[in-house]
Amino acid sequence: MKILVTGGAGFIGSHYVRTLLQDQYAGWEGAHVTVVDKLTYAGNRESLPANDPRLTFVQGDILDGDLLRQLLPGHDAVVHFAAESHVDRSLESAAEFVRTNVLGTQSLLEAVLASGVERVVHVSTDEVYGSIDEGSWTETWPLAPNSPYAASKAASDLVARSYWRTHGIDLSITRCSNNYGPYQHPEKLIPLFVTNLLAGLTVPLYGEGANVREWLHVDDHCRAIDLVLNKGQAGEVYNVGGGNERTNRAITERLLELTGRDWTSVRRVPDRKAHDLRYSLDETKIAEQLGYAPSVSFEQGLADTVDWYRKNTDWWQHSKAIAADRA
Ligand code: NAD
Ligand code: TDX
Repeated sequence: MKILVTGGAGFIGSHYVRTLLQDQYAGWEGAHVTVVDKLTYAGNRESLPANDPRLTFVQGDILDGDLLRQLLPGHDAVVHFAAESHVDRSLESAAEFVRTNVLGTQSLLEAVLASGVERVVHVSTDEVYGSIDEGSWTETWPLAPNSPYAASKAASDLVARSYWRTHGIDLSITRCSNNYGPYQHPEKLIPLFVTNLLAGLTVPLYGEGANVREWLHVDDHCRAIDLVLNKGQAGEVYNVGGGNERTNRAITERLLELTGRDWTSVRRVPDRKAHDLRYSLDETKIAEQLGYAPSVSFEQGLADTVDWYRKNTDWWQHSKAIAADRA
């Protein structure tokens, strides 16, 4: 078995690849993995095993159709993680988001079509639905993205859907809530706050800190992707939620406790533009149809994540330095 993973040097993609290479996904034991990753500021080769004989790492852009057509033949499936993923960066400059997330997805699917790969999972996000004050989104909710990041992901979902409908590619889409866990780039809320607090710095809380996100451990997200890959239906969308809704203030409070700091370490800064108030997914479909249930408790998962950052300063200092160099 052979699987090609785009964006496999990023946070979620690398977790998926490491877990697959540890033979933790039934049916994929012994599989060979090809990672295609451009190694933008967000990609880190050190998030993947250095010398695993079952891993082939290719530094490349998903917009490079020739490269993809060369690599894809012989693979049984593609899991597509590659994206520009940080909302704040998309507010400053959106072109790269449209390029990678929209055109990149189209380029990848064109190459999939040409090479006859049989199965694709397109990894998307809850942010495509916009913001919801009460209740939870089902998969049939209208798309109403608010940031250029979310808009580019929504567009990529529609491109993906069209390649299923038009060309019959066996493709499913996942829409997951906010992930946390090890190897997440220290630009996102939890790793930014943890690494700053561990380094004795302050942390920037946007606005009132009243915005609500639904948190899921990256391991649960990747297990859901594996389920969808194996059992998901073509042309279908699957929400993947965590059920752990927290305000940013509540997350900050817990991170202060876990790092032994207090509210004097928190800076109140102006709010993010068009800041989505609340995300909440209804995950009945994946639970009932594919048997998915998250397994990592938020309290334990968050404490373990803080421990991981405490013990892996080399990894995140490297990432912070790369981000600063290329920003
Ligand atoms: P990330 O930013 O950590 O990783 C993205 C990876 O894609 C990096 O390794 C980067 O080098 C690579 N990449 C970027 N542009 C590329 C290109 N043109 N060609 C090839 N590789 C390229 O992102 P992440 O948090 O791991 O997210 C992975 C996917 O999951 C994204 O599609 C994102 O939209 C989605 N998602 C993320 C979350 C979350 O909370 N992080 C939640 C739901 C969905
Ligand atoms: O410094 C900060 N201060 C702050 O208050 C940062 C970076 C964030 N925040 C707030 C903004 C959000 O309400 O914390 C919340 C989480 O922010 P991010 O970590 O940037 O995540 P979010 O914008 O919710 O998007 C994430 O979840 C969905 C991922 O980055 C996306 O890739 C994914 O699709």
